[in-house]
Amino acid sequence: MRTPFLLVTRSCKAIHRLQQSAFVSPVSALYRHQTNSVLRNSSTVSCKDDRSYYITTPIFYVNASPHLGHLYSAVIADCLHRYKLLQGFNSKFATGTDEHGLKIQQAAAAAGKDPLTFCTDVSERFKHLFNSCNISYTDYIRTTEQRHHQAVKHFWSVLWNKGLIYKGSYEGWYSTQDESFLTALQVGDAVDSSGNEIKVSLESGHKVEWMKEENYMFRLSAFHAQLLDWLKGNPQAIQPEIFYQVVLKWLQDDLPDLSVSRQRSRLQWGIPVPGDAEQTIYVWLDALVNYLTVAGYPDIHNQWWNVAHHIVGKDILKFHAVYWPAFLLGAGLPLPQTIYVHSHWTVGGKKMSKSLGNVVDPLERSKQFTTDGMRYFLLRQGVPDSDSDYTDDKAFKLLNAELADSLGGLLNRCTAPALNPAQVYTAFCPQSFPSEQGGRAVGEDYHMLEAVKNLPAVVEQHYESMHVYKALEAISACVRQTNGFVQRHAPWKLERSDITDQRWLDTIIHVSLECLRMYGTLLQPVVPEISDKLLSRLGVQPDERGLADVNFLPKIRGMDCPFEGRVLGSDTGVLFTRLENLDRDKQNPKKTKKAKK
Ligand code: ME8
Repeated sequence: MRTPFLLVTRSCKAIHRLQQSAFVSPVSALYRHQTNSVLRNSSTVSCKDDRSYYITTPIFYVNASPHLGHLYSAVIADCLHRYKLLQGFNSKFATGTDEHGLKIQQAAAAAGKDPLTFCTDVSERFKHLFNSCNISYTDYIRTTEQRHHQAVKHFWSVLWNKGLIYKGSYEGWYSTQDESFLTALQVGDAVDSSGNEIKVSLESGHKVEWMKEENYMFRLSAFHAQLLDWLKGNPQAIQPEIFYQVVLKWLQDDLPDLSVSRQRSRLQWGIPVPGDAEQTIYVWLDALVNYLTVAGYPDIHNQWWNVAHHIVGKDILKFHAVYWPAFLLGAGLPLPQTIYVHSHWTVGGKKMSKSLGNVVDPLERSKQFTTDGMRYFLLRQGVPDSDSDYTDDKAFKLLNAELADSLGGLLNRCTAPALNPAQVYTAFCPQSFPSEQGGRAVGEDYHMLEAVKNLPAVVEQHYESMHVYKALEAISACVRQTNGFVQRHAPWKLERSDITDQRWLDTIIHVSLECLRMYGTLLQPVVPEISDKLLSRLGVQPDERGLADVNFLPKIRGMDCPFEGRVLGSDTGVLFTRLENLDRDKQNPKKTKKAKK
């Protein structure tokens, strides 16, 4: 007997049932997290709302314009946020800009602008990029805002009152570019572009300078054991696994106390240390607190702070997986539920840099590929565990193959007036396609239905672990299978005057439209505009697009399909217009393919 198709209605019960399918449910994951000792021992009273979710991106430095990597972090976070909304969660999504520190102070001076004007200009550029790319943040934070100053000062005072900050003197290496203190082991020799011998950070390659000054130190060393306990008790806290292992390895070494202020005489552009106007709070302590500021800290913040998830690039892992949890433990606050870490985009195999002239402007590319095209490419090709290399050619090929030809082609076939003259969601005939074999459908067709039926659970598992590319791979494989199904049965060859042929033709289209409805629903977090176009063409109303509405192919289980017989949406426009790679096509004119009808 074939396994019965998952029945999903729009009720909460049904959402739970969907989550209880083969894969880990986000709700149970939340429960597991809450019981860990770190959270139990924290002083904040937990009043966690299981239907709340809070996701953040790093806040980006405003010393330079946004590039592809920044958009990538934002697109991942946006995808997870939209996915949670589809699951029925109340989701908060924060992004923004990191505006204090020596690096920004120097960049503003070099631009001949006062720091705040300079920060506002660049922050607006980030905001413009994110708005243009449909990044649906619910809060855009700037560290120069009053609410943030208050949060940072309060946070500092809590640590101070607990005796976790003391006045000391720091002597060692400092990288302004990374705004980071380094030990001798983290520094190596190099030669700069003028041939001078310099010291650089081994991790980032950025120049470091020797620094000696009086400042405040945080008792990081006191949290060594607790950090290890937290990680050992929560192997899912840092994902993917490869980065969890990196952090565990760091924690095998000593954890020296951390300098958390700079002399005001050197750094004016920052938040003054409460009670000491001669010192400025270290920019990383300032910046990390942004996540709390958005959650409402120091006022009521539990609803969001108990369900916080951070997306970060691998370059800032130590700040998020060592310093930040230690600060939070010190302040008696719960730790983030997950730190999702992604690797980097390179261009031509090299790190993007102004001097190499290989920085990819995401705004310009998203005009070329469309916003959804850009989002799809980043999420389909970006692999969190290892670096991904960007080329325009890859983007053209991928988008043409998967969005224009495969998905767009499938929609065209099922809605073409030649096959679907009435322009309706055609009827399903159970005799032609019975739940068990025996009609006109063949074994491969049942395999396809099985794959599509299982898709929500597969996609959930991959979205939940930030492996969006695997979710897209699975959807793309199903789209190919559905195209294969149509191709195999060649509905255009059927004899319309024959009633059984006509019923079979309608059934082929009905099944394909059901598959498309599934793909459109699951793709909403990745390509919101294309999904909207697709679902609108199928006649699926905005309130029928949640994950709980999917209820795939109910007719095969003898149940009603609310879509059957509906008139299709009137927008017959192309789902995704084939892209012409002008540069490549100029070089290989014979290889240029005409857009498929
Ligand atoms: O570090 N590929 O800001 P930042 C992928 N303000 N992602 C990349 C990337 C690349 N090549 N380059 C950058 C900061 N990113 C601090 C953060 S958070 C409290 C403070 C992304 O402007 C990635 O997410 O240098 C990386 O971690 C972040 O941008 C660094 O941005």
